[in-house]
Amino acid sequence: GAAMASKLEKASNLFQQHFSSSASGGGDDDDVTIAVAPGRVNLIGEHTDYTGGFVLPFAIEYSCVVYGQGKLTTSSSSSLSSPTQASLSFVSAQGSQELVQLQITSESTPPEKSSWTSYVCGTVFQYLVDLPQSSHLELKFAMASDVPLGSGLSSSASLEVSIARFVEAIIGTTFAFSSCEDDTNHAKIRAMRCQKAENTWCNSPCGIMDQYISSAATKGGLLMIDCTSLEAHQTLMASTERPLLVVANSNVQHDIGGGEYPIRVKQCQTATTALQKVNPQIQNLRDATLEDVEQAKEHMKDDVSYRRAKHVVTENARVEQTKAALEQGDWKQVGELMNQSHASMRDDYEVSCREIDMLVEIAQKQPGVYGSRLTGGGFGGCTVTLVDKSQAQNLVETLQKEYKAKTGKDCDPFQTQPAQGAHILTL
Ligand code: GAF
Repeated sequence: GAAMASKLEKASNLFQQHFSSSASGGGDDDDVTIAVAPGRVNLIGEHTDYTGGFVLPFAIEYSCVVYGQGKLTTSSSSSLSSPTQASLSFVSAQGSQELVQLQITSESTPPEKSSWTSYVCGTVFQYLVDLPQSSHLELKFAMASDVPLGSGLSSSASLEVSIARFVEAIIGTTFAFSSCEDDTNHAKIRAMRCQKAENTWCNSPCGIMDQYISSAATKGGLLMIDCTSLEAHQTLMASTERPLLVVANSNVQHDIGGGEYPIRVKQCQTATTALQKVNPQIQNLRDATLEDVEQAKEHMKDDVSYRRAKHVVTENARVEQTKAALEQGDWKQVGELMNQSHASMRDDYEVSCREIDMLVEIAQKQPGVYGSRLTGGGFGGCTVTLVDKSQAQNLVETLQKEYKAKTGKDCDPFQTQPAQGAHILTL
């Protein structure tokens, strides 16, 4: 579509500007590789991935494009082995558009303080450590993305996954997956590497949902991901009078990097320890029932552990129910579960905020709306609403108008549908 054409144009212009040799008098697009990876919306299953639970996200049409060239040189003389090296030159259409030039090796350690370039280097590093010793990977590329930054639509996962897909295309499948020959699920392995990049290079204890859906989504479907087994099942919405999905952006970012997310991760660990006292079988919150949670209440120091565990356990159950309801076309039930999910995130998990609650309340009052909730990590970001086709336009207009009146901010509502995951674009 038009959005992809515009990203491509930005990336290819930047690439020409920085990398085409003036001697040859301009662009040679013949051997460029173009990798694309999308952002995502999570329909339901929030803050369940890092305790091995269930999630039900889909990819959206906003994506990150990596446009570039590269080559891998493997050394034949194995007598003098040195670390594997990567020379990276890249530029992003976002921000200052300055050329970044960095060297990393298979022995590099993450920088003390991470920046946006850590997402790039951390991802390349995951592939570098599996390449033959003494090889040299050279990459030059330009990036353009239209995933709104820091809005809970996984701009960082789309960046990591598009870089990963680009690297795989440059080094080839054999070198990219040599260390995991018996596992042919490349999308899953890519997701694991990108999550590891974010965990180790970017100081973020995120789960695997965002990288997984960006990597593995297929057009038209949602994925129910089991974050323990890392198996994913495609979920299609029944075709009966299929409603639409509308996303609204609160345009607030509370507490980004302020540590609320890592605090939730720790609180889940504390709750799990208490649960293990009543049921030693429980390894992760995913294994607990609501009954376990009620029983473990007395072993919990405070109400917080109890409420955190209750959210996760009930949310996991809601994901399974939502999957079934989607496949049966029971939109009322899907909407009801979305509303329950939101209340649970707001009251028990405490990851919502005033602006998000406003968007949800405005949406829930509109005709034709089945349900609405916060999507993503929270403390700002976006909401997702399931709405009857005939009322979608009214919803978009009302959200925009009422949110503006209440907060002075736009919420840029847009309609979306499940898009394709990471892929190589051929022109
Ligand atoms: C963020 C994280 F990156 C995901 O792993 C997930 O935990 C999500 O918040 C909450 O469901 O997007």
